Amino acid sequence: MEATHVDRRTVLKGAAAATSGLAVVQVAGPPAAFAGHVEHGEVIPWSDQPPPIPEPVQGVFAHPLHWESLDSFYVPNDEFFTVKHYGDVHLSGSTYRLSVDGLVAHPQSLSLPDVRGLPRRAVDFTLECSGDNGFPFVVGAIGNARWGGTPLHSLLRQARPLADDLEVVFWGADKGQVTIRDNPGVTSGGFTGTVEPDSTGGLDLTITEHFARSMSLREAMADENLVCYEMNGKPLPVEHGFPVRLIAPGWYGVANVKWLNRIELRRGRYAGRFMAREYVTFREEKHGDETIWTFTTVGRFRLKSAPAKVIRYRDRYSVFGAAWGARISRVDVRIDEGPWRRARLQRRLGRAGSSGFAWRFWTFDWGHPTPGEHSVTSRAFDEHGNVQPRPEDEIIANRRTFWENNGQITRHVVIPAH
Ligand SMILES: Nc1nc2c(c(=O)[nH]1)N[C@H]1C(S)=C(S)[C@@H](COP(=O)(O)O)O[C@H]1N2
Ligand SMILES: [Mo]
Repeated sequence: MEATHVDRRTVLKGAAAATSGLAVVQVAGPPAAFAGHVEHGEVIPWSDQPPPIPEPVQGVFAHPLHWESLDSFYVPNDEFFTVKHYGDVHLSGSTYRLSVDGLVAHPQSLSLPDVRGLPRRAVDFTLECSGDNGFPFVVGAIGNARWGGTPLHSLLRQARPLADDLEVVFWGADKGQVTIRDNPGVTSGGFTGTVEPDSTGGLDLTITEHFARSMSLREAMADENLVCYEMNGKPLPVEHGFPVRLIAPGWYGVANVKWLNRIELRRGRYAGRFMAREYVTFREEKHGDETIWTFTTVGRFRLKSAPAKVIRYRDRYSVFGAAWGARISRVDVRIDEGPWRRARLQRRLGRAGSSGFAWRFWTFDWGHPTPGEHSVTSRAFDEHGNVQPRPEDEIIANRRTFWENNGQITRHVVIPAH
């Protein structure tokens, strides 16, 4: 078996070592004693806990990452957040087929053993829902896992696409009833849906739609994309897409289609619910004197970081956090309205070559904060010098939908009196 797990201790030692490097100068005693800071230190919970997930949303979004509990590079499968728009799908591994069809010379139909028999590959990838931090109750729609499967590009090559400029649609087995409102173009009759006039004189179309997402053939051919059947060394759990899902490292969660049973090549952009009606960011943009509205589909993930927890060891405090969405080159932390100061990046964990796709942990030596409430903000930099935007920066502030909020996150904590 491949060494799939970095155990918790290993990760924590890494974090502790990073902290001790900063701290030896100021702390008496051997660095080993201070290394207990992260591992044995006491977590001070954030005072700004997210509100409970409202009942109607609970069926869609569950098991958020509890940031204060984060203590391993890989989030265990049974603690990994889930997003499911049409509920769980229970597919049988023995009757499962994956087809690759549409504009291809050699359509494919593979069983689960067929898929598992193809060359195996793994990638460490931090999956984040583009709705993470979009609403106060959506906090922790993120997790990191080692995903195992077979490269998508070899499957696509086997099917021999008929052209280079095609679109690849990834179909999930899950489906549900949806109503598309105010659709003046819809014609009635002769199909499975229903059409009803609504109160404003528009036409509401009610149909059964499958979960589906697309990308260009060129994007689909990227080396890292996986037709995935393993999560952290175990078969994909039902709620994460058993038996097979797409893993598209570098894309927001929504692109990673679960219960994948059909890969279709077609011409032109696919504009289904999760491409064109939802998971669309609306913005108000300045164009000369005019304000115009723009609409872009959620795609690749964005540079982001979050303070995970504040830890006290003896009388010293530190902040532990994560950064992702790009190859991370630096993380800064700001306490209250103070100056930005550098956090210490932990060494890259996980598989070499996946490092741009997986989160990177960091620690910040806070020292001896004064008792009372403080705010903790982090900002990440990528290797091109881009910085995670502030909430008031245009790209965050001009959003009129909740998707793609990669703005800097500020958490609050109350430091107890000594
Ligand atoms: N078939 C299918 N795939 C899906 C979804 C879904 O509802 N159905 N949800 C998507 C969204 S929005 C996210 S954020 C991720 C979440 O993956 P996870 O549940 O394994 O964490 O799955 C994506 N893939
Ligand atoms: Mo999502």
